[in-house]
Amino acid sequence: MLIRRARRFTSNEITDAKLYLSRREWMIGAALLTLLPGESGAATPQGQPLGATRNEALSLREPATKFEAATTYNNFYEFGVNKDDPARLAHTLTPRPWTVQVDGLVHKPKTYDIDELLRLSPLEERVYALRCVEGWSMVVPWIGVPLASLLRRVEPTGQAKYVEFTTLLDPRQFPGQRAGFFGSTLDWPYTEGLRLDEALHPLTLLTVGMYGQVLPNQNGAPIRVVVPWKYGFKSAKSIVRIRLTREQPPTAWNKAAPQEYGFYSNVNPAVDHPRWSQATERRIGEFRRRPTLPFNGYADQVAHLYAGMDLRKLY
Ligand SMILES: Nc1nc2c(c(=O)[nH]1)N[C@H]1C(S)=C(S)[C@@H](COP(=O)(O)O)O[C@H]1N2
Ligand SMILES: [Mo]
Repeated sequence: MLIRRARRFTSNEITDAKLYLSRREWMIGAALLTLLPGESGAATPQGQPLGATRNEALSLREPATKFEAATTYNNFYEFGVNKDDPARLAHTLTPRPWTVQVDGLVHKPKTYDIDELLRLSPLEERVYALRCVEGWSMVVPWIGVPLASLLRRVEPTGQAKYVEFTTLLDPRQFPGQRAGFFGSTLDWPYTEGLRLDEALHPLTLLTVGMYGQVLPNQNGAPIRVVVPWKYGFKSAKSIVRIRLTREQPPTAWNKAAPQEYGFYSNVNPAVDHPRWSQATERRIGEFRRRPTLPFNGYADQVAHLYAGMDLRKLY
């Protein structure tokens, strides 16, 4: 790529540019940016600021985990099983150019360029709790758009009941996917899934940034989902395909250990993992453990999705 990618203007920069350019120069510049979609707007490298409006109604009132911790204590098995492997090794992931194939039981299947996905609807900031099934948690200000805004665009057919997410398969970029990699445990590519009504829930966020910046590679660049009422592994990173299906899709962790990781995997302090309790959690940066809340604190918004289901069962 010979042309250096311009980064998205924040609203301040737009005002500044308007101040120092004549209106005509400004219009020409803006038109050029529109003509070069791959080179404009969202084609922002890691670490670049990403403007978004905070959705206060859907944001926690708690302080965010330190950026330093949220970007160095990660689960991303494609880079290895240690918490610091992703931060050390994720420079090998190339998040541009990137496309996401959206297909399956939809009327309008389409392969979207990442920059098109960023323009689907205005970027929102949502401060969510993230609870890992391992018993730790963080508070992260994510940036993204509701997954529903993408799903509605492709028009699911009446037969669509589930949504499957697939992470990139590329052993050149992901050392953990290479044959014989020490500690490799999963059947690549990583896949995850949601029921369609879960995927359409307003809390389910198609995520492209965090802490006011473009999503760091170790957090799943350039695009991931975040499903805050479920254990963290449901929130698949570096997604290349979103497929609507009639049957419940197999998922990477469920295939690896079905007795430990169910399809639903809603955060539930009353159901222990076979090897540890889920009653409490360690909030990264805090000393004492705190109680884990049903649905990770989002029960009011999501419990109705599971009316009539036995939440003690793993499914
Ligand atoms: N592709 C992929 N997605 C993944 C994982 C993974 O190993 N590979 N780990 C999951 C787990 S267990 C958690 S807790 C979250 C962690 O997200 P974070 O590193 O951004 O906090 O990502 C989830 N998504
Ligand atoms: Mo996790």
